[in-house]
Amino acid sequence: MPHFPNVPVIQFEGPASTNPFAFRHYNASERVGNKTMAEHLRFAAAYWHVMRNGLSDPFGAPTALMPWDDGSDSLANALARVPVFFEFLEKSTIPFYCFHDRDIAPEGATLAETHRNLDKVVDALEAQQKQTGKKLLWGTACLFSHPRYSQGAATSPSADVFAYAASQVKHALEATHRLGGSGYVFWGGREGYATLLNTNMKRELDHLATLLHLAVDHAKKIGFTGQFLIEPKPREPSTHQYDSDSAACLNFLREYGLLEHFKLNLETNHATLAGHTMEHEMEVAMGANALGSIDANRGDTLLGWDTDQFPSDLYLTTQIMLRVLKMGGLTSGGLNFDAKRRRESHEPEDLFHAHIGGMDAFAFGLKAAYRIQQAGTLDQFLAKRYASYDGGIGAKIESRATSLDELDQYAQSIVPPVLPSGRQEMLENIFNAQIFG
Ligand code: XLS
Ligand code: NI
Ligand code: NI
Repeated sequence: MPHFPNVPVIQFEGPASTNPFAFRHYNASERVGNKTMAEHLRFAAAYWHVMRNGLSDPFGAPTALMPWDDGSDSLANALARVPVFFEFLEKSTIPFYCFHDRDIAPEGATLAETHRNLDKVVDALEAQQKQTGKKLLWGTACLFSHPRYSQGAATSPSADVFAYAASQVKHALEATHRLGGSGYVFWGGREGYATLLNTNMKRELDHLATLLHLAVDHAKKIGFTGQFLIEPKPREPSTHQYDSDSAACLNFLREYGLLEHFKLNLETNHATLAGHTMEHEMEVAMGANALGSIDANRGDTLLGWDTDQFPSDLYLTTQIMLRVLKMGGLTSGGLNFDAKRRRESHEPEDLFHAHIGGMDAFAFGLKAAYRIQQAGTLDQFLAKRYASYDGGIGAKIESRATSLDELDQYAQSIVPPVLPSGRQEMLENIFNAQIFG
C-alpha cells in the first residue's frame, strides 16, 4: 500500500508546466556540458528531516502528519519507516540519501542492544537499496542528542563518554561501509563549549583529533575507502563550536595531520551563521582542494538561527553551481537537502513540494552557471585583473624570487600606480544577464 497515494513519480514537464507535482528545470537525463543533470547535481535526501522531523520549534509541539509512524521509539517502528522513505526516494527521483545512526535505529537498553538495533535496520536499508538502486551518500553518528553528550562527545570531560562516542562511530562507520556509502561525516554540534570557565580547550581539541584519527585507522582496517568529511558550523547547540567555519576546520585538520584524510561538507545556513556567504566558504575550501560535499539549504534574513529552509534563491544556487563547475564537479560528494519544511507545512505532500523546489532551484542554478562559464566574460575579467602577476615583477613576487630590496628599488623606479575600476556593478549586470537566460 503506498504511503503517498496522491503523489505520482515526479516527471520533468518544462518551465511552462503548472503541475505542482512536476519539475520545471530538473531533467535528470538532460546534458549540461559533458554530464547529465543527475550526474552534476547528485541530490540526496536527509533521513532525519524526511522521516524524523516532527517540525517542532523551541516554542511549539510537532505538527508533521506521519500516518505511517506509531510515535514510539521501537525497533518495529524504525523498520516500518524504511519502505516509506524509499517510496519517497522513488517518487521524488532522488538518487542518494544520508542518515545518522539514531535517525534510522533507536537506542536499546544496553549499548550492545543499540548496535543490534542498528544492524537490523541496516539489513532493511540494504535490501531496499538493492531493490530500488538508491545509494547512500554518507552516514554519520548522532553524537549530540543523548544527555550523555550534553558536555561534548569526543570533547567531553569524561573519558567514558569519549569511549561511548567511539563505540557509536565504529558502528556507524561499519554500517556506512556495508551500505556502500561514498562518505562519512563528522558534525560536532556539541564539540565546543558553553563557557571557558569549565573548559580546557587545548585538551578538548586534542581529543577531537584523536577520535578522527581513530576513525581513519578503523576505516583502513575494515577497507572503507569513502571520503571522510567535517561539517563546519559556528554555534548552536554549543555556544562556540570548534569546527566553526571552513578556515577553522582546515587549520584544525592541518595542525593534527588529518588534511589528507578529510574534506569539508559545507552547509549554506552554517556559512551564514558564521558571518560568511556560502560562496566564501566554498572558495576557502576549494583553495585547499578540500570541498567534499554540500548540505543544501538556506537561512532566513529575519531569523538568526539554523532554519534549514529549502533552497529557493536562484542567485544562491547559481553561485554554488558556478563553483561546483569550477572545481570540476562534486565527485564523491553530492547536494544533500539538509532542509526541513516550515512548521506550517505539515502534510506529507509538502515533503514533495519542498524537494521539487530545491531540485528545480539547483537545476536552474546549474544551467545559469553553465551559461556564465561558457560566456567566459567573468573569467576573462578576472584573468585580466591579475595580469600584472603574469610576467615581470609580478611573476617574481608569485614565485617568491624577489626581496624587499629589489621591490624597494623597483617601486622607486616606476610611475605611481593608477588602478582601473573593479567594475562590481558591471559584473553584477553580467551575472544577472546570464540568470535571465
Ligand atoms: C546540523 C547539521 C547536521 C549535520 C549532520 O546543523 O547540519 O544535520 O548535517 O549531523
Ligand atoms: Ni548539515
Ligand atoms: Ni544545519
